[in-house]
Amino acid sequence: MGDKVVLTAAVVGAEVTREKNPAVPYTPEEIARAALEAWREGAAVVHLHARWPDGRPSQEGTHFREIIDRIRASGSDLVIQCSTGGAVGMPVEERLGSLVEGAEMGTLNMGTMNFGDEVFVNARPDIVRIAARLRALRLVPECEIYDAGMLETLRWMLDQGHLAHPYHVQLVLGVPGGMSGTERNLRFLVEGLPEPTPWTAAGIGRFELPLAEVALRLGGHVRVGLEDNLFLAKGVLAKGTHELVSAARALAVKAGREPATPAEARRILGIGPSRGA
Ligand code: KMH
Ligand code: ZN
Repeated sequence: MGDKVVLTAAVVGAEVTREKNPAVPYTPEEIARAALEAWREGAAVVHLHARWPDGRPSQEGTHFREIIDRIRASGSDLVIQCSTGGAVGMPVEERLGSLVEGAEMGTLNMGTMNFGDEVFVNARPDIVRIAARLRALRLVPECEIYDAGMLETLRWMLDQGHLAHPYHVQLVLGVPGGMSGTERNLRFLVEGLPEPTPWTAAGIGRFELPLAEVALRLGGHVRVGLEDNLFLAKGVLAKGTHELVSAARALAVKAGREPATPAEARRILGIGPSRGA
């Protein structure tokens, strides 16, 4: 399993809009379709957000439930990861609305930061509270790290017993306000992880595919998708997340890494057989 790479598809997020790329999905049907297209290109995990039909971000359980039902009804065994980050400005209880039946993982954002011109608030007591909810629901946390200080919070969470294996680390580089998506920054964060654990890199914007190439070389896993980046190449809009997954898969093959199936991803990520598909 050592050379397998888990490809995660981040198909919509909370920030990107159809005005910027008409392929951004909004309805549960569109989001599920985007997830399935990404799965067919080799994605093993889908990182889910939801939207209202007009494109506003939604953490409504009914929206997440419909997306998951549609994915499963199509026979896909994709690993389902629900965002608890939601959108900037949402209260924590609203953010937790995504953790519906059928979710297998939930994100755990590891600190407060500037997020473009806004502030993404994740006070330490809220991180502890979200971690407790994930534990109660027996979901595997994915710790989202955007900046070096968040590694210290990860270490603190482990030391205090708020977090324990299995958990996954997502190194999100390139958000304006966090660390940029350079090889130097990725190496620094990976070397600073408190203990050996699987990790993924997500490069934002122009960093997406170059950072994927570095992550593949360093033994990490890769996240791509319209949530993070709207372009396949400079000036060329991606027709959907599936095109970005396909590009990431090609990089993986070139690096001698084979994409993991969802079943293999569950083993790598420590997701128990009782959950999910
Ligand atoms: N939309 C960002 C403010 C997550 O999914 O947990 C937070 C986010 C992280 O996307
Ligand atoms: Zn997200």
